[in-house]
Amino acid sequence: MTQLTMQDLNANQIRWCEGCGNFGIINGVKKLILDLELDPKNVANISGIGCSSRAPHYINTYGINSIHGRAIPIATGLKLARPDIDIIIHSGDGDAASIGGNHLLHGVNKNINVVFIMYDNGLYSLTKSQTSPTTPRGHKTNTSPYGSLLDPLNIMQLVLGMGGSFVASTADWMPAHLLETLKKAHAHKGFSFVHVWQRCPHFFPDYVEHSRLDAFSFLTHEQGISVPEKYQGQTQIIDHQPSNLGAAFQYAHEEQPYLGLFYQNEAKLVYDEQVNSQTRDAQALNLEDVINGYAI
Ligand SMILES: Cc1ncc(C[n+]2csc(CCOP(=O)(O)OP(=O)(O)O)c2C)c(N)n1
Ligand code: SF4
Ligand SMILES: [Mg+2]
Repeated sequence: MTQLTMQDLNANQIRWCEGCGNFGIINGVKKLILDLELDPKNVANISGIGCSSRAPHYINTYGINSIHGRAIPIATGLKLARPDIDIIIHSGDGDAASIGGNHLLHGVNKNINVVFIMYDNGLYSLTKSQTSPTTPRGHKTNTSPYGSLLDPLNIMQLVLGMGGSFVASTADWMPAHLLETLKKAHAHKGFSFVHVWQRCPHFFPDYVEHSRLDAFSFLTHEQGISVPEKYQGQTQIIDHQPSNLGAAFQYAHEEQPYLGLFYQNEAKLVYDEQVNSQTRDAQALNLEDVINGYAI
């Protein structure tokens, strides 16, 4: 394979608004493919529906822009049939945590070997501003014209609680941190949940404080994700061992948002590996003996 460039990974004309955080996220995905020298023919970007879910159109690999909230079952089918394919799922906060919440639960629980990126812009943007599970209380949208009544769902705690084997958070405006997070997620065998704070300048410009250096704290560790130089000495940085689930919950619970690798459990069983090994064992059996086993 000849050396790929970013240019080679560009696909259709991008229709996101100027300044949208989604650009930074897909650039991170493209860099991941280049740096790890992945063959685009062996990569599938899969999504549901949303602004963020248009990502597969813009990355020159195989891809499916599927049904709202259903990227995980589609990715599961593909992974079972073709375990050699690298799968990256792109899902918005609505796609992942509203309509797709049930699939997220089972994707995390089954620990399918995929990278799952949740683009969190705090609302439904494709449909022009409706309240999502991560919308902050009091924020006005078309479906909550007097302000959202609920505190936002704590997605990090939720995924930790569902038994997530890799749980990390990063931000669209921090390219080095984002890329390192994606590399760790890709290297992890199992369901790698990557939460990304994402700017939506069109519908919710105040959702994330991206200009203040101390707006986010960092969790770091030699087995975790390093802190970009720009933020060192400017904000709170905590040494956190990613195997410490209790501490991960505690950081996810704090009001101050943290970026970094919250939790990693490399020992959790991977569903697609188990299914494939069971299938191989079953194929070795004598079919007639199996059928005769049901004789009454
Ligand atoms: C079954 C179904 N219900 C509702 C919709 C309408 N719809 C399209 S995208 C979307 C929400 C998108 O929000 P999010 O997942 O946060 O992605 P964003 O656009 O913010 O990136 C909704 C409700 C749909 N396409 N299909
Ligand atoms: S509406 Fe928001 S999320 Fe959608 S493309 Fe525009 S800036 Fe991005
Ligand atoms: Mg959204």
